[in-house]
Amino acid sequence: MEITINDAAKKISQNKNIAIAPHVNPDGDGLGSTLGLYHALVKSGHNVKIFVDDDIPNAFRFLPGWENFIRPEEQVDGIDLLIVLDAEPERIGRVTEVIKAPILNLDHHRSNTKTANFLYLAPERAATGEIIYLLLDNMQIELDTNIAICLYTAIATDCGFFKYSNTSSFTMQTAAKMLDYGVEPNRISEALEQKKFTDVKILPAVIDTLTLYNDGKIAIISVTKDIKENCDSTADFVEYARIIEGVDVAIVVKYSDDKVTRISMRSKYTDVASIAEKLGGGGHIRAAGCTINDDLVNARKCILAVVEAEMAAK
Ligand SMILES: [Mn+2]
Repeated sequence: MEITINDAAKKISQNKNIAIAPHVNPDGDGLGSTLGLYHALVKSGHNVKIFVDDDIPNAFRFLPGWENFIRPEEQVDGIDLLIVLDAEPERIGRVTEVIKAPILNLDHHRSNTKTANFLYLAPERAATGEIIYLLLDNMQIELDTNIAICLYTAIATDCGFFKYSNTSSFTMQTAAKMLDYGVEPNRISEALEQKKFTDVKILPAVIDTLTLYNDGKIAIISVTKDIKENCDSTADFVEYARIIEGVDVAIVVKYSDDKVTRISMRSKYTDVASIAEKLGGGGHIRAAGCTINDDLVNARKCILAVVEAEMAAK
């Protein structure tokens, strides 16, 4: 059932033993909002465990407290409340199998499946980090440098460092407040921008797959098995498609295994969330993704056909 942020704050205050988990394939918002809430709840006397059913990308290992994340293999008893952040409970992997507690879900994805026991959903927020800021304000928990670093990272990464259309006045004002608690934006950008040597050297192979379709309105990049195995992070490849003049929808088609291909999309005009939803995925209007159970070549044809059809219908 959907609740207010007030109710969410009360639910948390009433429970001593809390687990928090972001989605698998964790990003800056998932990890930053989980850690920001973790530091705040520990400070206010809760027993808190943080779970993630995935590896933490190296890029985010500057976040204070990241080493406290545990895998769902670890048996933890006596949790009163499981807080799921930045996605619906179906997307936190095996954590829901291990933690049998009522679920409080805080999210900003309009594709949220609304299956949690208690849900605060705010699609107008650029990041779950903004929701955590509002929650802590409501709970009257004073911020500190650690919390601020985590929330700033959550907010800044989800709005492309204040470049995407989801950037609101509230987004910037909240980020600005984090600076008052000691956040150095240059340090966070430097940590996130740095790349492995291999990830820069692989770029010619990545760019070689870049092709335009539909009068240059669609750009697709393939991350083949070979590319994937020879680089550390594929997260920024979509940018090379997105920044091309005239491109509306930028797509990265990424090898997962021989019959599973992951798709991520960015757009300037087309609603890519509804395209992703048609294929069983989700996301935001300007940034969304899905998985296609086929090999990379077929998945690339499939997503192109679906996006072309969607653009033709408009
Ligand atoms: Mn998010």
